[in-house]
Amino acid sequence: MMTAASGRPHSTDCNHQVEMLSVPELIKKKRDGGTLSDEEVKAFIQAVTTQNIQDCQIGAMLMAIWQRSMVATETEALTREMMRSGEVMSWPEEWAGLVVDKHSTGGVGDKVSLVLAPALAACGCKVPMISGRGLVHTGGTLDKLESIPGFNIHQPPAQVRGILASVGCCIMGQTETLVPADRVLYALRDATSTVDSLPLITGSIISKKGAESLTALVLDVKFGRAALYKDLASAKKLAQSLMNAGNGLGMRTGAVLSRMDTPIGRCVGNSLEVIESLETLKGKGPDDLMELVTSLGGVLLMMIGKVSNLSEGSRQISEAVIGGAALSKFQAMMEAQGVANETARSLCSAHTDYYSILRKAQHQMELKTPKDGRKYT
Ligand code: IUR
Repeated sequence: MMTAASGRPHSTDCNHQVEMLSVPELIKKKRDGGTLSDEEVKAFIQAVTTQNIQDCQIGAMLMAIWQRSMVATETEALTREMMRSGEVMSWPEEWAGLVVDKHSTGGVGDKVSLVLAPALAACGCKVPMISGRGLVHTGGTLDKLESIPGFNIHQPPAQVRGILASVGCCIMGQTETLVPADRVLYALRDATSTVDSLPLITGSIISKKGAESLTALVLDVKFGRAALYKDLASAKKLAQSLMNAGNGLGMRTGAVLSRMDTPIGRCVGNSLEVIESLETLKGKGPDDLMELVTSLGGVLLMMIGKVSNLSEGSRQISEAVIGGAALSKFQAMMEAQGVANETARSLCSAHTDYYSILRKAQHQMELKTPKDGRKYT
């Protein structure tokens, strides 16, 4: 039990009489290449969550982890304890086996979530999709959705349950109560140049997905010029680490490795990506986006046992998009998340003047192209 920021904590376990290390001793153990036990990782994360530790001590531990990395059991313990640092969502029993989500390590023009969430809902899944803001040069799903007037990404848990019951998918931001340890660690990782550490990335991503209490999770791990990891070998290592941690939490976790050398689809930018997503949901999407949506969705349908193979899973996702069922789900999700019925209906109708409805960028600059392009009308 951690009792003070730098004092010697005492074990309360009478059978084992394990002497728990103090925070400086924990840092020293990691710094010198030792392997932290489950109890030691737990003590560190509890100290972070209860603020019973100094920022400089957290920073030192982050740097020790960055330099020494972690073995699989440490990463699993880190992920589990981070997940338990806050609220863990719970779902009605009748949804057992149906709750799924996707995580992408970030891509330019990556609007997969906007198409995949409603497509999965149309296939009978429950999708409590917690998304993020833009990070470095990649846009965020929340920023994109907020270009739709009225779309509310802040949804309390009871509301989320209601939306999942009636629609099947809800795309929202992280709440204050979900994985609070990640908020502290992420800010200090940024300040200490320790963001790019495999166990720290794994703990951060998978703890938040674990807190969604998913049956299955699919990871879209990017590699290439515009990705977090440039080469296939390091992307595979990341995918393996994320899968180990996800499966360790009891979520069926699979991964797709995809190239990130050129933007996905033809549009980059918040409202432009909403337009391209709506066009895709109307059956007129670009092939690369459809391929990603159907592959990731197909993997999820296979992992929850709705289909027996990947090609059948991909076919069902494709049918949900091409046949319009996913578009109806997207319209219902917009309405459930605060968009006026008239606006949602208009955005989903066959002939829409998107540009008169969606929010525009505050700062605009004209760039001349020597070649003709295309404009969605
Ligand atoms: N997204 C996260 O949720 N956590 C991370 O550490 C990174 C991206 I990098």
